[in-house]
Amino acid sequence: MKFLEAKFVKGFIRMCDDGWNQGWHERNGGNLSYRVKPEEVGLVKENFNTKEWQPIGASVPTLANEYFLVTGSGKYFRNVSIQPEDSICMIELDEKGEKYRIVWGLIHGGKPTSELPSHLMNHEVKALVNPEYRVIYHAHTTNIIALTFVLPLKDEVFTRELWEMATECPVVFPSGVGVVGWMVPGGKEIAIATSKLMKEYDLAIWAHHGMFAAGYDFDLTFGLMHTAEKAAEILVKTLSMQPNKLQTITTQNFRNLAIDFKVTLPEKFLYEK
Ligand code: 2HA
Ligand code: ZN
Repeated sequence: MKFLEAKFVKGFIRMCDDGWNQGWHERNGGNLSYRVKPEEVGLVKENFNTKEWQPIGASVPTLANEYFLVTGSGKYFRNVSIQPEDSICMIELDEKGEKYRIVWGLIHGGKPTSELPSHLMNHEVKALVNPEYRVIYHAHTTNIIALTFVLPLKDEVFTRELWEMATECPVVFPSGVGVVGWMVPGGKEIAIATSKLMKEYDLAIWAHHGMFAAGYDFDLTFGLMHTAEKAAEILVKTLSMQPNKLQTITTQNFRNLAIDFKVTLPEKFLYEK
């Protein structure tokens, strides 16, 4: 099968386009990765053109020998759907999970995303929680970023404020949202901080930068990012009208919702204000 005809490749490209259309990927902002299923690797293997091994910059032994579809470093989400072979690549990890090599794409040269350590460490954490997790998505979501300038950088505050902004939020991300204070992007340190949060959450905010989302497939992961960012937009609008809410979703409302929708909402988010 031709590489670009595979369903997982089409889904990946569509998600890049969707993120671009949301305005979350100015210039080369943001990155996406997908842990490819063995049967999907088999479908496209005939197209491989294998390059040299390179260091990952992190160690992910539980992902040894796995394949990932990832956006390219310095590449623009805007171009993914029209020039996929120049904008994204498929990589294979070595038997220790310390090196990668490009097996398809980036035909004019280049490397996988600068956030490869964060992506792979998040994949490792999520795959250990549940092997169904396959997608890690980083986007520069405008309203979430704006809120990191005015809200305390605490998981409890961001989770509760976002939950209050839309009834669906506690159902879509019942475990909550984690927050990382400002850090230098692109390296191992921010990857370690983010992957720690990903043990508990499917969403991690990088202060003054953006957000990471994890999910089983492209729909769920994009939907998660979209839901959290929309809640953030409502909060920005609300705070812009007046600093205090006249009414909101109460802790009792959340408890009732949790029963009917069969979700567990951690007590640490249901504090009295
Ligand atoms: O340019 O978003 O965090 C990609 C990024 C870095
Ligand atoms: Zn970024």
